[in-house]
Amino acid sequence: MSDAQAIDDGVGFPEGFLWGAATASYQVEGAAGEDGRSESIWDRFCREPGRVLHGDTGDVACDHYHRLEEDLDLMAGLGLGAYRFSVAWPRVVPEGRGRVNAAGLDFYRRLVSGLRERGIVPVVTLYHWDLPVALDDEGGWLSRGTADAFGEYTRVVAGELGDAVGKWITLNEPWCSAWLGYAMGVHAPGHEDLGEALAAHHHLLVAHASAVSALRSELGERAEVGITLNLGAIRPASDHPDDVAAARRVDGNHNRIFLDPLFAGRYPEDMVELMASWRPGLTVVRDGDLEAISAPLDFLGINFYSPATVSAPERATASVDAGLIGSTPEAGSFGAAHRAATLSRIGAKRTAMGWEVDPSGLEELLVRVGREVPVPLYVTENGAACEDYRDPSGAVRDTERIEYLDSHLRAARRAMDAGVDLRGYFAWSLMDNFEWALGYSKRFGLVFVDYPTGERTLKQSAAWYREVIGRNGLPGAAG
Ligand code: GCO
Repeated sequence: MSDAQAIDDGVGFPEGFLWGAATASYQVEGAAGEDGRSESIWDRFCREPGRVLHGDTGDVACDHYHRLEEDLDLMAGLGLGAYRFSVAWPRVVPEGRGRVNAAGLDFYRRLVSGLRERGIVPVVTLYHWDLPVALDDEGGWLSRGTADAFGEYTRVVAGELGDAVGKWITLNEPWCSAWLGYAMGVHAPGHEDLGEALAAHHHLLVAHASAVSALRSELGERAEVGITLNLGAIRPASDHPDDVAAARRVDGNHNRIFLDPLFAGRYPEDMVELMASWRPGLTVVRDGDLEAISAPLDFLGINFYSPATVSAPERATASVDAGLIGSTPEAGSFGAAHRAATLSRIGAKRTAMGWEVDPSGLEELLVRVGREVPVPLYVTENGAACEDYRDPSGAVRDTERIEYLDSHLRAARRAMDAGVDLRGYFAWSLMDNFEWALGYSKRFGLVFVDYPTGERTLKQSAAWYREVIGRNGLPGAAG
């Protein structure tokens, strides 16, 4: 095939499309006890026996804190247009509120200026799950005070980094903070109580509102502000009305209880009704909250990995003929509370997380959200965990990851052709890192990290991504 043909078969992106990669503080920084950083709920959670696979912790992680210059050069080498990272609240305001730790802020000042020097736009997430323990001791996200403290902390970061930051993301995946952290117990702080998850959910949105207001008052029109949600492409297992209704409830929990308050200033009535049955009389919503939560944003970030297929619980085991497998949710579980079962496609291609690979889910989600929200979209995370290893020549040939990224970028491009205002894409992740409750067992990086030594090796996907960025589009054939 000639070069010209290869380019013809490729997929171009509009000029100015932002190509990035993402990480999060606790997953990469390490230096957990250094320069005045206090503990976060994840430091504490990791120390509770049985919470994290192999007892792994973020104490050292990728040692990004000490390898900052090397990592900045690595990003420049990839040609990244933007880098999405998060600020560790316990580094900057160790007690959660009040005293500011200059040494902690200094790390982010160096990071942001190092990015600018290399022509990379810093995209800051203010909260990627590492809540200072001092605030958890006062109730964490169950306490409205945490939302106020988040506003104060945001003001500190904005005051310090304001001019250099390109985009601000208030929260990363508040669904995980509230529902994995307080209902399912698999993320810090590890509680299992639906009523608590509801309270946490609302307080996280109040925190988002406090941060938006702090950024606007601190930085005015200069600040580009958004939030990142892990919205779901939720599909009913069949067109049976019970499956459709179950999928609607799961859509309510993953999507509408965020999109409606943020963009329409109300909670969806069917969800209010369902959730009120879990904890009658719970009152955390105050007058004025929804107005503040729906303050205008400049963009919405979407994290997408895999779509979900849902049935009514009693139909979970009846779907095998349709190529689906599932089981009835256990009494008292999150699925049971939503009267829904999550099904899986028999024989589907999967990543090392066990997640189904189906890029049409991304297209579907972008088209739906693009219609519903009045702001530009960014894919702030997308990627795959693979069984990566360095072969005897030292290379990491992660062709599955390349296929995953390529097919999802094609799906994103199709959504743009259908009219979606998608402005950029961030691969998750720049480098292998601490994958929460799964510790270091799952590798998502474009860059391989050898944990015992900290050594970085560009995977084949990194070279592929560099080429994509360079040509502002995808080559004709994956790889
Ligand atoms: C999340 C987070 C990331 C994860 C990634 C892979 O979605 O859970 O934003 O921190 O590491 O999504 O699971």
